Order: sequence, then structure tokens, then C-alpha cells
Amino acid sequence: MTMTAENDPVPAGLTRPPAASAFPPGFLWGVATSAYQIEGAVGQDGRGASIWDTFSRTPGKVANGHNGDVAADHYARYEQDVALMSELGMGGYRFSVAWPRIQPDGRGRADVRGLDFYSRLVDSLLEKDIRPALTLYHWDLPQALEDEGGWRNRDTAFRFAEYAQLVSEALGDRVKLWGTLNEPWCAAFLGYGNGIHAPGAVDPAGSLIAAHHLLLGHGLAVPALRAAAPDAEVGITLNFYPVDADTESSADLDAAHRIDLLQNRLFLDPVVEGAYPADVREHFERVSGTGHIEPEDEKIIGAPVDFLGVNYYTSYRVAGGGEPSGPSPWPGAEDVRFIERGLPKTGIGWEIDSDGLRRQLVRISQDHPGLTMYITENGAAFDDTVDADGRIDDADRIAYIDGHLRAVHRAIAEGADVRGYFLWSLLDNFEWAEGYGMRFGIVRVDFETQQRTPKQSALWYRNVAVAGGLPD
Ligand code: IFM
Repeated sequence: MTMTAENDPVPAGLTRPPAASAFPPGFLWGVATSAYQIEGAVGQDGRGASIWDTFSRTPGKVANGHNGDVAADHYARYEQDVALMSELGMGGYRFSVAWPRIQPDGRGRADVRGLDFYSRLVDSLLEKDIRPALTLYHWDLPQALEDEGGWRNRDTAFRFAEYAQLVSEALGDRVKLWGTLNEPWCAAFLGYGNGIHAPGAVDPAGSLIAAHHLLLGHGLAVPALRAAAPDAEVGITLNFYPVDADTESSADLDAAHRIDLLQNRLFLDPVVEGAYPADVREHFERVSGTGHIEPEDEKIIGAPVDFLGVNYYTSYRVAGGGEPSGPSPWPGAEDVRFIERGLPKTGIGWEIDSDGLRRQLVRISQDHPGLTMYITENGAAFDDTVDADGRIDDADRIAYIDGHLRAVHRAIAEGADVRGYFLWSLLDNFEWAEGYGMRFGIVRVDFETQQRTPKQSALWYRNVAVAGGLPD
């Protein structure tokens, strides 16, 4: 891609934005992706099968029968993608490692070909002064481990720690930002709760057990990462949704309490406080029991972290007192109804509430003082159109990002310690059960030709990143 004066919406000679919208010096501006969503090359260099290979081949599971076999072909095109990020002025790149490239069967020695790919990627990022931010698990569990029970099997947590050790021993000399898990809520409750994600199990109790084992895996991985990369920052990424009750009725307040508990606190509190709150334990007792939680587990899960990764897309308003309506990704809250507020929506149907991000960040900083945060994902899918000149004028996406960045800016002013922002996503990619229909990229990918075209949002975001803040 070449930037030209013609496709650049902001004149040359950027100046530092006004203090009202300047971010703190050193704020990290980046973009994010994940392995299965962009890499393709699923049969290359000894990569084993993941649960997403199996799931996407199961008829009816992914829109239009799409899968990640080719995706954005990033495995072959990573150098071009790194060059693109550099042209966009990115200071950081958050990506994930495909576990089945490192351990095709989820155990044993590392496959050097898999490690080499990520080593080359990291080197090319560093050559361009882009900080690599590595996530170890973004949902592509080796199928061989799922065949033994997946995250419902306690042993998977120990396998994850072993995998973390292998990757960090190979890359810990160069990668200084490490994330263990991405959005364990999705892995546990979409994967094993309502089954709309791989491996597609519908098992409310099992999904709570999976959530615990994911957190245990995180806690076991932290010391392995510290040993291999002592000077690195280590954290976890959770997906947060502020939850409001529809009315002050006790049924609605109870519904909001349960969704907040299952969405937000079940994951954050044990990581940061080293213990499940009493109401979370009570919820476990009702739905899954607590027999799978061993005495030392919470202490392990609470291994100190250096940062919390915050993913944010929308917020919820909920009401109680409904009839249980089939499997839910909030196990034990099947009766809760989600109320639309009439807010504008993104292309995937999520209501846009930028102030929810401010509220969430401020709440985290008040509940857990001193916790450093990065926004590890935020962005939007829209129905992009390519005009006759090949230009993608995605003003709706620019407005979404602008609004959310202003929310981050306000949260920082209100005391939240936020150190960076990784926009989701660099490229259009495989949006899980939605296939390729939902485009989150600031760079368009033509999935026939693999041509990359920066959308207007990419050029706008470059200017924000280079200037270190928002335009007036
Ligand atoms: O594409 C996903 C990503 O993999 C995890 N967080 C949410 C994104 C948009 O749905």
C-alpha cells in the first residue's frame, strides 16, 4: 500500500492535538488480530488441527460454511502486513500464537517451524519499531486436547502452562508484552455454554468448570512467563460489558447482578484479588457445584499481573422475571432478557455506547486501585462499500473509534491508568460464527485476491496515532 496525498484525509504537518484530546506521552497506539482469524495455512509446517478447524467444518455452525483455511493469508503475507502497520504509524501490534502450530497435539516438544514463524514475525515488527504484544490463547485449542475433554478437563490448564513456557522460552528475549488468554468468557460460555463457538458444547455446568480451568491455566502460565521473560509485562485480556437493570424492580436488579457477575466479576476478581467473591461461589454452588475447585487454585489464579487487557464493544440493559429460554452464554441466567435501548448499532447488531467504555474503565480503577490497563480490543464491523475509485469511506467506523477514544481519554482524566489502545482489527478477517461477512478491519481484504486496501478509518487512525491524540 502506498499513501498518497489524494487518499490522505488530513493535510501534512500534523501538530500535537490540543491538551483536551492529547493522550499521555508514551501512550501505545496499535492494532490487534488473532491467529485463526487471519493466518490461513492451516495445514502448513506441521500445524495440528484446532477446535475451530473441526467446528467450522461441521455443517451449520459458521455462516455460509466459511472457515479459516485461507483467511487473510497472513502466514504467507506477514511481511507485507507489518510494512502496512509501519506505514500506518503503529507503535504496537497485538497478535496471537496458534497453539497447534507449536504443539500439534497440545503436548510435548515444540515444533520449531511454528516457533520460527512467530520469531520472524516478531523480528520484522521490531525492525519497524512496532512493539509485539503476544496473546497465547485466542480460542484455537488443539483438537487433540478437546478429544480429552478440552477446558472441562483440569489437565488442559497444565498443558497450557507447558505451552506458555515453550513459547516464552523462544520469544521472551524480544516480546515484552504477554497476554495469557483472550476473553475466557467467550472460550468458556460460547464454547461450552450455548455452543455457538467451538467446540460447540451445550453444557451449562461444564461451561463454569471450563471457565475455572481457563483461569487456572492463566495462573499457572504467569510464573512460566516470568521465568522466561523476567523483564516483560504479563497480563490477561477480559471482555467487559457494563450492565444496567431495566428498572429498579428486584427482578431486574437481580438480573443485572447475575449478568455482571458472570460477564465481568467471575473473571476479573479472582485474577486480581486471588479469590472468587462470595456471590460468585454461591452461583457456582447453584449451577455446577465447586467440587472442581481445589484448595490452592484461587491463589494460583491470583498470581500478580502487570496489566489488565480490556476488550470493549458494547454494554447491556437487562430485565429479570422471564421464562428460561434455552441455552445461554450466561449459565444460570437463562431467564434474563436483554433489552434494546434504541441506540444506533454497528453492522453486527451491537448497540453503540461509547460512554460505557469510560464507565467500565473508571469502575475497574475504583474497584482495583493501581491496576494498569491496556485497551486490547475495540472496534466495529460495518457494511463497507467500495466506491468506483476503490475508496472505502467508512465514516461510521471513524465515528465509532473517535467516540470510544474520547471515552478512554475521559477515563484517564478520571483516574484510570490506561497505557495503550489496540484497535480491532488491522484486517478484515474470519469473524468466528459470522464467517467473513462481518468486516472489522481498518484495512479491507479482498478475500479473492488477498489485496489489502486501507479504509479511510486507517488513514484517520494513523493521524491520531502519529499526533498522539484526537483532532478537535
Ligand atoms: O473478532 C472478535 C475477536 O476475536 C475477539 N473479540 C471480539 C472480536 C469481534 O467480535
